Amino acid sequence: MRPLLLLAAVVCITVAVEEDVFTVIRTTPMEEEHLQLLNLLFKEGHKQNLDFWKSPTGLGYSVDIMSTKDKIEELQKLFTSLHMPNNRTIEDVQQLIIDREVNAKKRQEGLGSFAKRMRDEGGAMNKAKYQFGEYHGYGEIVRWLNEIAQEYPQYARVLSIGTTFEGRNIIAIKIGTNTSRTDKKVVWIDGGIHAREWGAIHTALYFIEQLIVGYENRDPMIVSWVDTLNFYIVPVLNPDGFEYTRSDVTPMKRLWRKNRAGITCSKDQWFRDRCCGGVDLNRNFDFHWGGSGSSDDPCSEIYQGSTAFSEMESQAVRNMMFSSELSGKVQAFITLHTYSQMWIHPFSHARKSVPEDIAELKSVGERAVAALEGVYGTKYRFGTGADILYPSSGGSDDWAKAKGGAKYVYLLELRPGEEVWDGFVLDARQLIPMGKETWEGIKVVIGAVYSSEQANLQRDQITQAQIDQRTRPGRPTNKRRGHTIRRPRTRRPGDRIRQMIVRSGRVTGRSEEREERARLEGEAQLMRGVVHRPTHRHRSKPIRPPVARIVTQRPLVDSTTQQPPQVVQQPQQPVQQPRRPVQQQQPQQTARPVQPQQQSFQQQQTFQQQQQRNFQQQQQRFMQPQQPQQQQCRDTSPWCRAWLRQNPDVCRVSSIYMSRECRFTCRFC
Ligand SMILES: *[C@@H]1O[C@H](CO)[C@@H](O)[C@H](O)[C@H]1NC(C)=O
Ligand SMILES: CC(=O)N[C@H]1CO[C@H](CO)[C@@H](O)[C@@H]1O
Ligand SMILES: [Zn+2]
Repeated sequence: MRPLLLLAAVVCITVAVEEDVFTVIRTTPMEEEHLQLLNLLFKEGHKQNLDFWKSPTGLGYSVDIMSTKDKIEELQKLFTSLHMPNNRTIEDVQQLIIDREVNAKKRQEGLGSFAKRMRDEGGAMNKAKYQFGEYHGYGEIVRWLNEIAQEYPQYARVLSIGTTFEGRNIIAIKIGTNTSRTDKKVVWIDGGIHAREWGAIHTALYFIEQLIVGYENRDPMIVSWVDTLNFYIVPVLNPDGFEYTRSDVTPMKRLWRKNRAGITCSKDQWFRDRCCGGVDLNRNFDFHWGGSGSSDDPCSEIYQGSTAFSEMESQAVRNMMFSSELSGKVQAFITLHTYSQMWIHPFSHARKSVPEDIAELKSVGERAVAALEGVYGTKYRFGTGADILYPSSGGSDDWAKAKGGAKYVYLLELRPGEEVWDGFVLDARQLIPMGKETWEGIKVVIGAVYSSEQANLQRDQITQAQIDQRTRPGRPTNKRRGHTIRRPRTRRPGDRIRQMIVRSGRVTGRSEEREERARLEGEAQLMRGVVHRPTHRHRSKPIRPPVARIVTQRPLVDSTTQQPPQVVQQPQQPVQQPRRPVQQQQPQQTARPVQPQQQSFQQQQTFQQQQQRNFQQQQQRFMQPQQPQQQQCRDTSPWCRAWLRQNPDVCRVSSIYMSRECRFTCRFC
């Protein structure tokens, strides 16, 4: 009899899991204490099944958390008791998914399509058809890209940059006149590195459509861009994850973020499947890998992977960026995410840390934001991820700048922003407006790349003419940019700067550029406390010699909270503490570049331990305000109630679980 009963209980409970209602709560930290609590929840919350849609960033900025309804109810009580403003913004996430993504699609099938609307706008069409303003699967996306390449082989080509854990090809489209040419400067755009961010994928596809349609309509600007530059667009960088999010409407699947490698499942005490694994690809790149804002817990949403570049998808990006086709030519690297409406420039691994050419990234980025906002008035924040979002290490954007040799590197967090509450389950009606406005911003970046390339080409022509004049008449003159041209002249004081400029992928060398550079250097001197080369240069040789200097205003501070780490009275760790202040006062960090990182690592360890303790304390304080001795009847978990109800034997069979998990539940054994 007993096995049958148990089985019944298991079935019952499994059904209940699938019917778990997921709710999203939004809260806004108003005091430092609130922010601390949220940061602790963010760091440890996956153990409580909390999924942060929008992470804590600062006082006054809202945070969105999804979890099961009962957890959210608990959280809401907690937030309210701490006077943190809060709302439950989505009562039933699955219902919203069905409304937005299943029913909406049915409704739309009856309506005239976007294709018709585009035709009404006049002009040539893309002969390859894709239904914009809706969500489609990876197969449909790849079909469309292939069709483009078939229709427009003279300037579009499809390539696979690698395969995924589940064996899918990671498809990129190369757009550039004469697709055989590999000598042009490169604009890289990717979307969908995070599986659930469907809006980012749609936006990347929208850019492709703009390039094709613009070229077909002989838009002079687009034509000159496609003729002069090579675009590599990877609309779905994480196709395994993307397809997984499309496989079901349950929030647990639809809102999957990572890739699908190394998933292991086990039954928890309630016989529910608990699956962990998958790597946050945007924590898996080799720049400050494993630092703040990433996790070594495979169950975490921000799991960094076993090593830097452990994942096939991030390897694919690295291999492509280091291929002879792209290496040293990537002038723009744009990676699309949702959501929060932020235009982010490097570096995001630590606060107050920027590349040395920040003035250029800032000026282009700010113009881009202005152009974007000019379309519908959508507001974007601009800054480094660490400063306006939260520090996160091992991101593809930081890596592209510091090690991939890319020039204009931006991570975009697209719609929606603060005032819209539907987060990742974005109303499909926002997709085309989002594409339009973002394209206006991207055009500014491409424009900047294009004009510096123009200047470059002109200068090269002049230089080449000079060389031709000075050298023997019969000498072949077919050297192109990218080949070393030895100029017959003596060294001048500016030469060192010129070499640095060229090495760091800058595309200028004229005297006014040198002056500009000197001015920027001066500004940077004023801004920064420290300039140091990335420490990796001293540890292991990168495959290519990209150069990006990092400017920090202060020694690195690990900060999932905004406080500097406090020295805690901590008898177990006495060795590490006294050294830190001494190091901070040392002026020549450039000469000893390994130390800041060591120091930061130590800080981090201490800090993490401290956070762990804080979290436990705070959890005790916040989550269980009542004393255990009081043994008050509190229905903490519906699971406990269900278990008791379903399984009369449970107190005898599972007394250990029960006493650990359910001791505050009414009618406890
Ligand atoms: C395309 O570029 C390749 C390599 O640069 C060159 O050999 C070929 O002649 C070009 N084709 C056309 C049509 O210009
Ligand atoms: C989206 C939403 O429901 N917002 C509400 C959150 O709560 C405040 C006050 O508690 C309301 O003013 C908002 O309308
Ligand atoms: Zn993302």
